[in-house]
Amino acid sequence: MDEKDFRDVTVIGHKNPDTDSVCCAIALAEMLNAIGIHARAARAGSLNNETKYILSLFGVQEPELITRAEDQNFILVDHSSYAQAVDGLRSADVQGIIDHHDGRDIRSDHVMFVRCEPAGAAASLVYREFRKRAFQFSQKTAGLLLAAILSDTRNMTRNVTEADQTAFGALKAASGIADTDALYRKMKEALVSYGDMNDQEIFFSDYKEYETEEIRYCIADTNAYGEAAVREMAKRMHEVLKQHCEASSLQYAFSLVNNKGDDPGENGMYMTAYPEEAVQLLQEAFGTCDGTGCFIFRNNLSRKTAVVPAINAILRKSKAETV
Ligand SMILES: [Mn+2]
Repeated sequence: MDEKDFRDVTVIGHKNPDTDSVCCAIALAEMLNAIGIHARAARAGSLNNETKYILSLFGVQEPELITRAEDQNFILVDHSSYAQAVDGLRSADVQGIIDHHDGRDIRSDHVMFVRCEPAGAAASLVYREFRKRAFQFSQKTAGLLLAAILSDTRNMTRNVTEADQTAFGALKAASGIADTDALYRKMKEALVSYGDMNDQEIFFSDYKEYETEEIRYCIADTNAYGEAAVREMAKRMHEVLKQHCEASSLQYAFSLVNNKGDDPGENGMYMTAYPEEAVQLLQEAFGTCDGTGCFIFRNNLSRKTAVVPAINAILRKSKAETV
């Protein structure tokens, strides 16, 4: 890129921002400012808990939220399609793109530079821009980019290219973070954490009600990191589930707890039900439970496409048998 062509740019990632898109925006804006281009980092939506954890770990403020792009100058990071971009981008001036995804459809008469290459993380491509200008980045910025690479490559296990390897090694040294496995685990625990919500609030954070054959039931969907945490969460959610089912007009209540961990040797989902008829229903739909009323699944099942259809099939079958 030729810096004299840029002025007052906003560096922004995609909607539903993840750690890669947010950290790339912050780091690149910092570099542009350091070389005399007035730039600010922005975000195109609410931050997830992983990104919030990373920003607070390195003492960095959340970038400003932008929901309309009209009549502004942008450099895009971690996306290159209008579908993922902040609304109104077609009426904005896109001056640069750094991305690692396929399907680029953003064109502009003024695009000064495009760096779209295969890499596990856009942060590895941002790192390369830093290197090209021998830019001395702070320990904090190195940490942000390192976290972005860990996040997008799932701790260097997915889609890792040479660009990621190079950036990872250099950023690890520059950030002074020796134990990247521990950092990755903290990030993932943060991602699925419910902050200071109580069990009731967690239960209702992704809660849906259904009605089939005049049976009304609910399914609460929650997450935890690692099987031990899933087992613990399943117990806690079951307590809320019982109280809620008894206090409401629902006949049945179900709870799903998904394992968002990365260990392929662990089970993917725990499910519980209330009252006993609901447990019987799960027994019929999915087979044996573990003897404590908990159904353990090897993989995550989608509430929408797997669990609800299976429950409804049993309810229809019972109805047909009674008629
Ligand atoms: Mn990315």
